[in-house]
Amino acid sequence: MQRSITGCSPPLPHTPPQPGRCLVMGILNVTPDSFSDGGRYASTRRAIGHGMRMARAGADLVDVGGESTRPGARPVPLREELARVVPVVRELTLAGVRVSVDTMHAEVARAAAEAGACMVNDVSGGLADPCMAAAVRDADIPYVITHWRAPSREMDRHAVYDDVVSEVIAELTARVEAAVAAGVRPSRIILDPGLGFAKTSRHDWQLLSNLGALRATGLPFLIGASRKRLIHAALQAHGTHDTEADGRDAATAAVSALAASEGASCVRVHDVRSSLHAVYMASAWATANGAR
Ligand code: PMM
Repeated sequence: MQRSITGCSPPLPHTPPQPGRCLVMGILNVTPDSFSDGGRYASTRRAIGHGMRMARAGADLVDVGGESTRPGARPVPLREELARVVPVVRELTLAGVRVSVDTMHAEVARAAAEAGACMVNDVSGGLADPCMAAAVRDADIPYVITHWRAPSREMDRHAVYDDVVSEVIAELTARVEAAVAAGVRPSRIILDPGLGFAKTSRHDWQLLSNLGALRATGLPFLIGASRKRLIHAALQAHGTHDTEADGRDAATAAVSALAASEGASCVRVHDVRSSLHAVYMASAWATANGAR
């Protein structure tokens, strides 16, 4: 059973939808260097076009980010990130699309919320910018707290765990406590195990196969597996030597269905249609099971 992500009081579209199933968030990287779609939507015009296409394909939310988090990526100056993200958030919101902002920076989160974003997706869980929690508190919108240990350029060095599941939960819990202490309402918080962030594919699969531990926190959770190394690794283990990231969408959709049936409240994906259909199947499965 999915926990709903609670929206904020202003009228639509400034609130996440609550369709009673796992939400599908479409990825919109307004960056020249993201790992699978870097450069494709780097101009404002192209980014808005792709955001609109994902909304027409049924995306519940479009996640707009202006800074790549691929392993080894360099930080982007704040001014540049604002210039990439804010016009896209504004235009999509004006067109009736629900938008979340993928940023580690409080100033970008504030500007995006003012431009209409209805969710802040912070892959650093508040660790990169000590002012983030206050920005989210003031905006009073849902806040994705992702498990993170270090900036992209050095995160692979931090992929060391004795027990990845319990350590990720403990570190996420500490971030939740920090956010709540800064005034963020607990009902606004969504957890994310941060697949690929300071984790090997083996760690990612251990986390995915233990989603009950995330469920047990009682908070909604989001899964971002789309086209990542863990998908490539699992395909390779079965002799499928797929090298192109956009050849991983069927496998991503399978993970979306499994995550939804394990209680994920949202999946963050590049290909909206395949994951939306996957989530519909998980929902039909659960409904039929409940009706027995
Ligand atoms: N992964 C990326 C970027 N943002 N946000 C959340 N909440 N969870 C993720 O796993 C996540 C994210 C990196 O992947 P991308 O380059 O495909 O956007």
